[in-house]
Order: sequence, then C-alpha cells, then structure tokens
Amino acid sequence: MIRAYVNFALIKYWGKLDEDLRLPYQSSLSFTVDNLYTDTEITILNDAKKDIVIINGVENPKESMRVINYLNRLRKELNVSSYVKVISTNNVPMAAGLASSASSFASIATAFVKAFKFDLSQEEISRLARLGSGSASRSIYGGFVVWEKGTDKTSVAKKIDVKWDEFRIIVCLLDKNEKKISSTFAMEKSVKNKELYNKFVVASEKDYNNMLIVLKNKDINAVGTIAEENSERMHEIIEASGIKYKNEESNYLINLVKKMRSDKIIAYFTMDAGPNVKIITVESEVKKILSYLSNVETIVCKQGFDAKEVKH
Ligand code: 2P0
Repeated sequence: MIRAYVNFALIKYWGKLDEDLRLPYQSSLSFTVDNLYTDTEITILNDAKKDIVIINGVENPKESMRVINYLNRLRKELNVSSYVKVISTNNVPMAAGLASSASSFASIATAFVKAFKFDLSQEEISRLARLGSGSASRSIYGGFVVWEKGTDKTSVAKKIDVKWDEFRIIVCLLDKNEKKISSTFAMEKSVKNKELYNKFVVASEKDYNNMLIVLKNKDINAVGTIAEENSERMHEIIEASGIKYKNEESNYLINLVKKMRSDKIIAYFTMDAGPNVKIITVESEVKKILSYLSNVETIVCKQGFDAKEVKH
C-alpha cells in the first residue's frame, strides 16, 4: 500500500498553460504535511475487461471516472495493458473540503508504478502524478517542495533543501457542507481573464523567487507575508471571474489572524479552493494561536514524508 501526504501551497499553482499535460503557468512551492494522507493499493487484474475502483470504501461510477481516465493515461504512458483494482482511502476528515486530489493522485501514480514494477525516479513519478492532478506532482515528496513550470519533461516537482522542524500549518476546518466548485473549472475561468491573469503570473513569479530566498533563511515573518500576499492575489483573480471560495467564517478567521499579529503572535494565513483557512506559523506560537480558536476545529500539521510504502 502506498501512502502519499497532502500538501499546502505557499506559492499557488493557479492556471494551466496546457490543459492536457497539466503544465502550469507558474512555478509553485508547497509544504507536504505529516497527518493528512491517502493510502492506495493497486493490484493487476489478469484477464479482466475493466478496472475496479473503490474510493473511501465505495464503488461510485461518477467519482471513479476521473481515476479510470487517469489509469488509461498511465497505461499509455508506461505502455502496459492490464486492468487494475484500485483501493484508495483518504485519511482526512470527511467532507472537510480537504479531500485532496494531490495526495490521491500522488498515491495512485506511485502505487501504479510499483504494481507494474517500474524502476522510476521520484521526478519521473512526479511527472506522472502531475498528469492526474497538478498539485499531486508535489505530494511525491515530504516537507518543502517546488514544482517548476516548464515542458512535459521538465515540469516536475523537486524537494527543497530546507530542514525546518519548527514550521507548522494549522488547518482551520470551516463549513464542511459547502458545495465545492472544482479548482480545475475555476482555474479555466481565471485564465480567460487575460489582462488580470497576466499580472497575476508576473507577481507570482516574483513571489516564488522571493520565497525561495526567505525560506532558506527560515524567516517565518517573510515566509508568512509572501504566502499570504500570494494567496490573496489568487483569491482576487478567482473573485474577478465571479467565483468566491471565501465565506463569512473565512473572513472572520482572516481578521482573527490579523488580530493575532497585532497581539505580537506570529501567524499568517493562506487559503486554497475552498473556505478553510490555514495558518502559517512556528511551533512556539501554536498554543497561543489555538487559544484564539477554541470554537474552531483545527488540525496542527508538521513536516511530512515522501510518498512511500506502508504496511496494512
Ligand atoms: C495549489 N490548488 O497550488 C493550488 C492552490 C488550489 C489552490 O492545486 O486541475 O486539484 O487537478 O490540476 O491540483 C488545486 O488544483 O488542479 C490546486 P488540477 P488541482 O495547491
């Protein structure tokens, strides 16, 4: 069984230059965590005429479709023909808006490669994961990771050489029942807004380069500031296309994080394609931050691991 962990972007991937190859307009940078993950077991079905896909314990044709399309893609890429049985289970709070395509497709890609006994590098597996879901390219590695823009061959994720044990992301779980607009769809809409989108890409490039510098210095205030600005830029362009992921509770939490900062606590926020707010901080601040969040369900995340084999 292969376990791949969820990653949260500090510099966001938001928009595809090539939709089929899932090539991004911008390089992104993320943190793969230790306690949210997907487990996938893949076995080859000899003589079968179709794949069997079980996600979170159920065989649901609609949910399985994206995975089956992806399995077809993997068969083509790796030049194999057998159908397979996929059992994939997310270890994330159900319907929390965190069910991550990143950890899912990273674990499926890795499990597929292993089932067919291919000897591929992590970068090669990252490329295959990218074809399933862009952010999945980054979940091949634990800790701080970059996914570089580029060509089909070069646009893969790599681990950054930063060891920062004190770094934390606190996930605040909000409004679990919110209907989700897929990021794939929302990205397409953002890209169409050409003038604004081009500005976003230029700013994002700057954020990425600056982030690489401050991350090497483990400068939490600079890391938090750049991540927060980059996230806000992404939500600005999303909202300009008529989609809104932030809700009232998100805004309440954003203001609370700003209040923490005015109380001299190190706390910054980032948000993805949903209402949940993630707080960027370091270990010494976690207790203080949680005291502001007594009414909110939280998950404190540390640096996680590469996608890897685990025993049942
Ligand atoms: C990210 N997100 O960098 C950004 C920030 C959401 C907001 O990557 O269409 O599920 O499957 O390639 O990877 C979510 O998008 O999109 C995402 P597809 P994906 O984490």
